[in-house]
Amino acid sequence: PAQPRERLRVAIQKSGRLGEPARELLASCGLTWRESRDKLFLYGESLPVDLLLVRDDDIPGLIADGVCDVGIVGRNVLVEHGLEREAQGRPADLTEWRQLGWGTCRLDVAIDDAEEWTGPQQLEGLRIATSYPRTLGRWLQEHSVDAEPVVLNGSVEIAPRLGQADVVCDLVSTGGTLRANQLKPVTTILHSEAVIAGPSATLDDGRQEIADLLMRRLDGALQLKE
Ligand code: PRT
Ligand code: ZN
Repeated sequence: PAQPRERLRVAIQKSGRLGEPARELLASCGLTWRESRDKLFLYGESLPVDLLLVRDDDIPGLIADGVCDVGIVGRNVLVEHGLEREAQGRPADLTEWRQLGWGTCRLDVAIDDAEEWTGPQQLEGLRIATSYPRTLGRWLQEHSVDAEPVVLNGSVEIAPRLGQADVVCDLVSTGGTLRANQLKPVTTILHSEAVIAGPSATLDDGRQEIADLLMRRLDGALQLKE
């Protein structure tokens, strides 16, 4: 079990696409901080809220293990975590507390841009390169398609050219990366944006009150932006 903590701990991306906007959002909630020497933590000065700077992929697990209380992460990462837990026969533990409206992208299936798209059945028997095998697997099942996910943790879009896969299922924002690799998006399996991920259950040791305060400020900050 996690050690008792009186301060709220928020996991955010250390760098990458969501790190800077996450810090800006928390700053707009009135949070100020000082950096730990190892640059792992940002210690809150104005509120009992500390930030932990990590890889985005680690955020759901850190919350699930009670190391952090909430996190700012893409829905794509959160959904994959939930489906992975489900596959292990464990109950869903995390939910979206808030949708943030930025960091938007789609998880799309993309095929050779010279091919015609006739529908999900076209993927039957194909190898599909992806970093999101559970999310893809659910979609394939919903469409009664039997295909083979090939799990890659980066450079998914080059897999067809390398002969590792026939098609890809990857995150898309502008579509430029797909185009540069002679691929075209043909169907969307998840619409994503940055979200506040938190446990379904109430937090202990007074941290729920801190979380509620932070969420109230966040709602104010999000409303101001509209
Ligand atoms: O180091 P760490 O593991 O923390 O970072 P990361 O490299 O795994 O993640 P990062 O920073 O690239 O993305 C963090 C989150 O941003 C993702 O989980 C998504 O929720 C969100 N996001 C939004 C995106 C994109 N847009 C996006 N375009 N994540 C990745 N991409 C990729 C896309 O797959 C493509 O390869 O960016 C490339 C360019 O996209 P196009 O379509 O604009 O060419
Ligand atoms: Zn990552």
